[in-house]
Amino acid sequence: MAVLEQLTSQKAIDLEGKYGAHNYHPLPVVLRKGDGVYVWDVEGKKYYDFLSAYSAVNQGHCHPKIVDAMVHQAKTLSLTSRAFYNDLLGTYEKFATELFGFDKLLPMNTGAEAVETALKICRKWAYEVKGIPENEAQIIVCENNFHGRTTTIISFSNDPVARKNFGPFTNGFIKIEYDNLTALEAALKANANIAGFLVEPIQGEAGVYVPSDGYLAAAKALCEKYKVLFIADEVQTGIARTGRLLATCGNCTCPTKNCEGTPETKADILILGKALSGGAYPVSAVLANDAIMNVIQPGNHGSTYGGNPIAAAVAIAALEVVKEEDLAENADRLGKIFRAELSQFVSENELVKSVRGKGLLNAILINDTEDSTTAWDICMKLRDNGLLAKPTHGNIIRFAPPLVMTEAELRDCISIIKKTITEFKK
Ligand code: IF1
Repeated sequence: MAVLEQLTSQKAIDLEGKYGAHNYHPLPVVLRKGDGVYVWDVEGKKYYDFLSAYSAVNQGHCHPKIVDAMVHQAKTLSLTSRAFYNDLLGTYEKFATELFGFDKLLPMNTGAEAVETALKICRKWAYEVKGIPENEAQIIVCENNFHGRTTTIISFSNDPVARKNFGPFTNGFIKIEYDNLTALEAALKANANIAGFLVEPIQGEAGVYVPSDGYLAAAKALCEKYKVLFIADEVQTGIARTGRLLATCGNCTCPTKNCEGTPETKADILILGKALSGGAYPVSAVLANDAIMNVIQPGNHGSTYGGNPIAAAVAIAALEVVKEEDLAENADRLGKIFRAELSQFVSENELVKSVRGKGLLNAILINDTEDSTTAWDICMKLRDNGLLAKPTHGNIIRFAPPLVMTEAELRDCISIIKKTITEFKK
């Protein structure tokens, strides 16, 4: 059929340029196939994927167990809406709440929707449980946050490109410095109407900014002290990416990899997305205990696709893969190798300043200005050498491969990265 003819890379890029909105600036590579840690372009060239669709494909591309679950369910029942029950949603909710250690789950589709959901739950809790006067609730957020792209979420972003000319914005947010407990306590103390504190356990878009040890636990303790909900956006850090099932597992040592028993950093409201489906399907969720989630009653919130049978089947399979293949342990182990090797390289190479991250969510800082094109230019060379990564800002490159990578593959990737940077000429 003519509409689905096999395209060259240039033709595919031209089509998007002419017929698609220009809301992205992709690296010029056109992918056609994926399998595990690899992707192939339309000309057949094979690459290591070091972005994993922004940490959605933690389980690897086209994981057979996830694909089978999706195909089977797609042939059986795809969508009922929540006007009727379906036979998978409850099973999925039981499985996921037990795994993450919460009473209840609210299913949505995208990360931004789940963040919006968490904000609505937090506000309603503030009025109905905490007793804040109506319309006075404030939620504390962090500078340089990234939580998605809806109008309310960009209202508390400080990225000018994400915000400019999209106003008027939603009120009710107070911005403080990330990784700053003094600022958090000052904000909590200054206003009796604080409902929640929304935070990324590691700031992704800001350039994989890992907070100081103990920050999350201390922030959670402050939230408790001031009766404020600790809301963790684990859309990117969750589902084994940082070497634990959740980044807010804190000092979790439990053999079940269950988050129960880690009260130090456990969220009051947990936001998940991306790898909750392993990249097969848009699946997101908000988890909380009854005392919080029960503020949501029929008519307060919902989504046509949220909690659909395909999503439920896919999410169960995707979470089973994480457990069965020990992806958290693998991310932890490989991440340590990656940072050790790259730290050594940083000390020998002028062009890279530092490496940072947790598990397999890492970034290198390039020795150039934020507005330079050096990180982009290096990513183009990495592409030529068979590894796909994306810059965040002009001088930071994020490295986040699928968590199903083997040590041999990781070491191969490390040599590609070192070789590319060593040979790089500005
Ligand atoms: C894009 C970054 C990653 C997220 C957190 C919610 C969402 C995201 C912590 C919204 C989404 C994405 C979306 C992507 C770029 C990206 C990103 F570079 F901006 F920071 F992953 F690193 N909370 N993150 O990271 O989820 O609605 O997209 O499903 O192209 O905007 P979504």
